[in-house]
Amino acid sequence: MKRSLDELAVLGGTPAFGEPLHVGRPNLGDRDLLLNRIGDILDSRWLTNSGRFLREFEDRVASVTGARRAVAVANATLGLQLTAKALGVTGRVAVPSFTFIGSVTAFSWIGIEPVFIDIEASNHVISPTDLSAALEQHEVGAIVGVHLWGHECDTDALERIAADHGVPLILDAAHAFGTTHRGRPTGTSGRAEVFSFHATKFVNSFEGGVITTDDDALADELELLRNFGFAGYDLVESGGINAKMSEVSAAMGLTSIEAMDRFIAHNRHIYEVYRGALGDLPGVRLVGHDAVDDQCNFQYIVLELADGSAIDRDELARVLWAENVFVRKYFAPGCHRAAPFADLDHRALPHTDDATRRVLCLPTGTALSEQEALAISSIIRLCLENANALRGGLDRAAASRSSGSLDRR
Ligand code: T4K
Repeated sequence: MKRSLDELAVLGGTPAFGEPLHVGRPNLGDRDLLLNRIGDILDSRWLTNSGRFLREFEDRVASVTGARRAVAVANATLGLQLTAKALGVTGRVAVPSFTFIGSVTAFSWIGIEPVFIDIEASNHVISPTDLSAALEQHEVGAIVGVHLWGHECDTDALERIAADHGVPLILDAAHAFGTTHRGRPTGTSGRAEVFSFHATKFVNSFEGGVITTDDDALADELELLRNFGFAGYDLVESGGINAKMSEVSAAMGLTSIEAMDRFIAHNRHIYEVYRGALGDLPGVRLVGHDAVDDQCNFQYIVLELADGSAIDRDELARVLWAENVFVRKYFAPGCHRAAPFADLDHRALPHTDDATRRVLCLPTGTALSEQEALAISSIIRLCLENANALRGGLDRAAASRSSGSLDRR
């Protein structure tokens, strides 16, 4: 544990960690089980195109989410695109800006441009109030909610707004597998929900996504679209694309789901360690996972820094990176300020702009130990409790770096 500012690597000390700690280190299920399944895949010579493991994986996702149907695809980005195509969405979509860029480029790549919507300051999901205000001025072909950090959007309000405007509601549930909201699993709201099983998600299939829906006709169409529109050998029934998940990915996804209770228990423990170590620190808020009737997967640990400290979020991130703690500024600068949307005119998004300046995601997952979470917390506490002195130290280090570079000229 570091006890004084001069031990910080950014001020010349030794990094706290010899090996980098990442946000998004994959969780791994039972290795032998996975390798046996891969052996079965090789023995069967059935490698992709709706094989046995794909169907088993889809059944497991349907049972976790409570959805009638689950359609696995190569990744969630393609899942969003297929859903928009299957629902015939055109024009623009209402979508939050405070999300991963893929939530938006999935649509813009198929010619559907965004109308950006602000978020709730408390939990960072789309604001129904701002959505209603936006829809008074902009016509859209669909509404896209994002269950950011695994917090379910106010789906009841979004469904009402979608019905009032006669447009479909699509939910980007990339972060929300294994969560429940008001006692019911996430996965059956709107016309469809799209989960990500990318390597960095707490349950992963290397790369992968799954669309869940209670609508059989929609699921049938999605199954056609993911396989070039083929309804049988040489029989094309729809304008599809290749969005298939391979058998190896499905086997990884299945093995990962079988270990998900262990992953959630570990993530919850790490969240509680961070909360215990940082919860009382002035100027810091852990974006909570505390609603009694919601179950979270705790896969993102999200810290929000208040204004008024002598060091800001970017400086804290720089200090932590020097310690080999690769915290992430998800999702700065906000999609409306990122290419390809930065040059367009946008509605004012004050809560989004605010969050993008304050938020820092901390490492978690089964690759991270309790001791490491405590050590990361102690560095954050050291920095924020001594922010004025750290500010002076950073300024002096910067001044001496620039005078060194002048001397070398
Ligand atoms: N909607 C939302 C709300 C999303 O967050 C995402 C994806 C999507 C849609 C689209 O889902 P997919 O089409 O991907 O299924 C990562 C992920 O790549 C991305 O999937 C995820 N969200 C996003 C939040 O995080 P990046 O740009 O931060 O970095 P990446 O993937 O290079 O990895 C981050 C860190 O994880 C690395 O620094 C090291 C570690 N890592 C990563 C990989 C891939 C490992 O240790 N091992 C690995 O195998 O996007």
